[in-house]
Amino acid sequence: MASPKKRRSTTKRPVGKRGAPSGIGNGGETHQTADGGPLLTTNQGIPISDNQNSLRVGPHGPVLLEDFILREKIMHFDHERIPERIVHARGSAAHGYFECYQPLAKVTKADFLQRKGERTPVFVRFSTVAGSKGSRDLARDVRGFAVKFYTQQGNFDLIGNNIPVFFIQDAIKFPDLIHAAKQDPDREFPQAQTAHDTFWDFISFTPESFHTVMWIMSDRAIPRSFRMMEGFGVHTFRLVNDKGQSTFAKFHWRPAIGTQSVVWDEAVKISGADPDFHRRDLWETLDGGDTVVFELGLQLFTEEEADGFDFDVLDATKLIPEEIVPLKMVGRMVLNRNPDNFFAETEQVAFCVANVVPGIDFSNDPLMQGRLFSYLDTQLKRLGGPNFHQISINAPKCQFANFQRDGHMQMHVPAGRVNYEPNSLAPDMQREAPANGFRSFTSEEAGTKLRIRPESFADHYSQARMFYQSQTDVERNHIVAALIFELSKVETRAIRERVVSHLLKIDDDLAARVSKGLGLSGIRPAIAAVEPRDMDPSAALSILKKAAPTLEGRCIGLLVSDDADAALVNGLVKGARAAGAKVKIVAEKIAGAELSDGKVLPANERVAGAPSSLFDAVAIVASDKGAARLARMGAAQDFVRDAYAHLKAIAFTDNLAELFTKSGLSDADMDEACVSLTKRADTGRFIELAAKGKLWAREPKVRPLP
Ligand code: HDE
Repeated sequence: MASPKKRRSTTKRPVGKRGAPSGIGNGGETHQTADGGPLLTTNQGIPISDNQNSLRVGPHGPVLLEDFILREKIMHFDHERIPERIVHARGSAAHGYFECYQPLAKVTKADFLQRKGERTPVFVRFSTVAGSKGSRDLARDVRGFAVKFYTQQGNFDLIGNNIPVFFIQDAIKFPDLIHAAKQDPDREFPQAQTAHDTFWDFISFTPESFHTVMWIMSDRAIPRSFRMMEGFGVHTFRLVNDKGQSTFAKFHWRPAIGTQSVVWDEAVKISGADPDFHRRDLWETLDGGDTVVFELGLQLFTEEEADGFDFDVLDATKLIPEEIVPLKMVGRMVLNRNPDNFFAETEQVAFCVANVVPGIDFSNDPLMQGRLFSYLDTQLKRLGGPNFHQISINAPKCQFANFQRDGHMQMHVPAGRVNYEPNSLAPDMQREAPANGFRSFTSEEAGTKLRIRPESFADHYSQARMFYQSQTDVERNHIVAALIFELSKVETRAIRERVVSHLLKIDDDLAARVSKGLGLSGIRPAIAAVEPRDMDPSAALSILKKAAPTLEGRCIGLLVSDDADAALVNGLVKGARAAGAKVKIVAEKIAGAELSDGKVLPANERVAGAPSSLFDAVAIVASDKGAARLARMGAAQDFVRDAYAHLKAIAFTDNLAELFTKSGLSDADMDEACVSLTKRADTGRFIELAAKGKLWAREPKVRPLP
């Protein structure tokens, strides 16, 4: 017998304002359900009467090929995926605007930088590099930071990373770098990590990578949030003014709420607890009505100044210390809206280094030159043809018109017989604009045709050393620990040794500590093309030297038991929110906790599903009975143990001694960031301590220094 048909009404199905296909509702009364709601149709607009059962011969008979509704639906489903990006496959995006602080006409004629306060719409995609689309957010990796500015003179794409330098100097090495970093081809693992032989094998033969290697071994590669990382255009760009004069520029994004990272153990645990930690964080921030703000800074310098630097500004493995060329803040970017549809926008967005507007131009950086080819090329494969610029997320928001025609998925219907230029038959159609159209900067270029790397690119270690020596002791410890971790996953001893031979050129102490951690000795330094020199340390390269206390945009986890003191809980929530933090309530049951005043405080999470690694600081408020229950719960013990190990501020009611003991913590472990909530003022003290961030002084107690 045929199963009874479950008739689901389509009338109550919410159809989002932007989500509704444009044809819906246009067909008059016959194109509505009986009570006037939008109708489910095929892609040809044929009304569908039954979306639950395919067409068959009798209740047990074969399904008919004739069933065009079934065939269309399955066919479309079969083709839902497009190739994921070869790098930066996993990403998250947001809409917003860029606001110019002051006219920049002196250095650039870029239209969107001419008027104070002018807003230009943007779409930003943050990403990891090595992992597949379904990998985890907290992988140790570079983060992509790609911004599409929809200016009135066309789209400008600033496709940067959260690290200001890159692994290689010449685009021809990129496929090898990426092959080595991604999963091994014979086994398709490890996923989203560099801790394997092939990556370090390649790196050990690529001394130019070592500056960027220092950055990815640092906490920069495990950011706390997309909202809390810096962004860099990496290459030297040219800005060009209306007199045709050029100024070199490096682009920097600075997060308004500060740069912050997690510690490695935290990253590992977040990966298990919430692989979408960064995506969720961005999405929830915008969904909750908050904004994400980054300032845009420029390092501006002339060609003559560039000639005076000790490094080549066309070499993407080098940065320009801010102490030499300070940042000029020129505007801010405000992200304020989540995409409506992940596939249509985040997945289909096509960034391209070649998308520049009049007033912005390229430099001869050989890495940048290779990228000029790669991005357009990859979109043809990924998005299936030359008309991907017509997909709404990619289309310019200004008028655009030319005589390019046809091709896969042409969505425009250009009228008339003229599809060429020059012409006399269509005098009103689009024409070139010699005065304000894009003109490449007129640089003098001459030379012999060669495959060669300039000598000025040959110093591979000085800036790696500068980076390492610019870090605080805590940050240096993390770099050492990360190198030991990664290289301990490398099975081939000779690779480990070769890597250490490069570290010996960077910093003796670094090399000695890593060698010790790997049990290696007697390694000889690599032979350097150019001997490294000491540069002045740059405080701007350290996250911790720049960190200012704040709870803005952070999240406090409040673990609450039934019958917990309502006044205390409410005071903590109020104090945290007043300091700009979000609060997530973690309870024994997802229904929430019934507090001492008899009111139920709804929970965001259940304790077994919300480890403390998901929060910036934690507070635990329990009744006596609740405290006894928590003490017996493994998840609650881990909550405390990890909060302590991840150097977080912890506030707690004084009935939780048993839980702390079971978590392995004694009175002797209680330090300044452990706050017993005995008097009213303790809440304020906890909030202040939480704003200071991690208690680094605790670290040697929980992790032996590498
Ligand atoms: Fe990319 N890169 N890249 N890259 N890159 C891509 O383009 C490439 C480089 C960066 O959110 C691909 O559309 C080459 C540096 C970001 O959609 C591809 C070289 C920097 C994104 C590509 C580099 C980046 C990409 C893959 C060496 C920082 C994600 C999919 C010459 C300045 C954009 C795609 C998004 C994506 C090529 C090096 C940043 C294959 C050949 C340096 C943020 O075209």
